[in-house]
Amino acid sequence: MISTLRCGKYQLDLTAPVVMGVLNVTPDSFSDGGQFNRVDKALAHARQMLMDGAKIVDVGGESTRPGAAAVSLQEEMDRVCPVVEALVAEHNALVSVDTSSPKLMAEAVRLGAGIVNDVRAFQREGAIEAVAGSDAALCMMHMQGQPVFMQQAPLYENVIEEVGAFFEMRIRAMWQAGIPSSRLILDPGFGFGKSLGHNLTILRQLADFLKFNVPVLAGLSRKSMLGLILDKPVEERLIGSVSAALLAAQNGAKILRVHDVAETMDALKVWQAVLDR
Ligand code: 8Y7
Repeated sequence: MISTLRCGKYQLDLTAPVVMGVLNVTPDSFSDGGQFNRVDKALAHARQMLMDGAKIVDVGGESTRPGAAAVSLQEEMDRVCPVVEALVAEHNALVSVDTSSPKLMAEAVRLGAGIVNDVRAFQREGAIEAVAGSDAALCMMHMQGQPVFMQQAPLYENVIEEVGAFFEMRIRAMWQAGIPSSRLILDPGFGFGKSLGHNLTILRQLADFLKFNVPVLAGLSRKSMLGLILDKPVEERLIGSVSAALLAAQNGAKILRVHDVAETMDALKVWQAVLDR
């Protein structure tokens, strides 16, 4: 079993599951007035998540929610880079950058980001080349279709087999570029071209993906699958989100991508205490 993951200049201990805190720097999240204000607010939020126990801060400047509008590369870079730079410089934080843009990947790694989190699994032209020469860890997420239409009619014959086959294909593509499994993270991509049934099957059988000997990341926080189960809007999905994160941990996920860091940490500590007994 993998116990530590090299993430650029950082070593991430994965003997127990860790929390990755979500830091959105999209205009819908920090819209009010000006670049400085936006960076400042993002940093304050990141600081809080780190104090609450997040081991990773995942910085994203392009909304990948279903139906979200595309953002220009320049705009994405302008939003993300100052935040990455400040988090590394001021907090020596392990920063993950959520992007599919090769140019931003290369720049983020140069600025000290330790993880590149790509919901398109480095399939864009130039993406693998952008990260191959670094020692950043690389999160490869499965998505069926593209964000705008992916939730319209997700279809699988066997979702576990198909996501697994995708992982195998992407791992091989990385190997061909000289990137070993020891730099990789796999993520089934909850909600990315998946029905509620598909998402539940994946959560139940998450341990199937451990056969690749690569840490598994799960992002369930506040997602619409929880909205469907609970019949609740996004602001009322905290307990559902924490419950889902705990189930993912129980089923082998080593990195939990969440908005509510403190609450998720409490749940993980209870689980860990029972395990350690
Ligand atoms: C995920 C993600 C989002 C996820 C990984 C949201 C950027 C949608 N979800 N990255 N990003 N896994 N690796 O609801 O599940 O947070 S955005």
